[in-house]
Amino acid sequence: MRDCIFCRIARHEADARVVYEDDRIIAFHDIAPKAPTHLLVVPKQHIRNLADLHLEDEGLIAHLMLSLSDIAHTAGLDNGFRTITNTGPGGHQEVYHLHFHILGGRRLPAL
Ligand code: D5M
Repeated sequence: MRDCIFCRIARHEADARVVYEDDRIIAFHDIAPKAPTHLLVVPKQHIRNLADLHLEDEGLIAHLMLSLSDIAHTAGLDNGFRTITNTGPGGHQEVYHLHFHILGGRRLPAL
């Protein structure tokens, strides 16, 4: 997707504070942090959200999910973290490129 901001970050056409990257995913600091550490973990492939996932994305999503803990650990979140993904208007999704928030760095309130 040419104009998608997370696609542009994945292609290094837009600036971001990248903390991890491989051939399938990229992780960077959220521009408007809601916790002392607030990262976004994003598949490089453009997928709108969880409702837009297909069986053929299984390997990519497994890879992303299995990477979250290592990315959080590398960011210093040794005491735990919260992972959130917003889906659609009802979930208050703002950027329509699948992403998982990693929040931590302080004890978060109960949901
Ligand atoms: O939230 C989308 C999140 O993406 C929100 O926390 C801001 C963040 N964001 C938006 N643009 C950027 C850029 N350019 N860099 C870093 N972070 C960004 P959601 O409601 O889950 O869609």
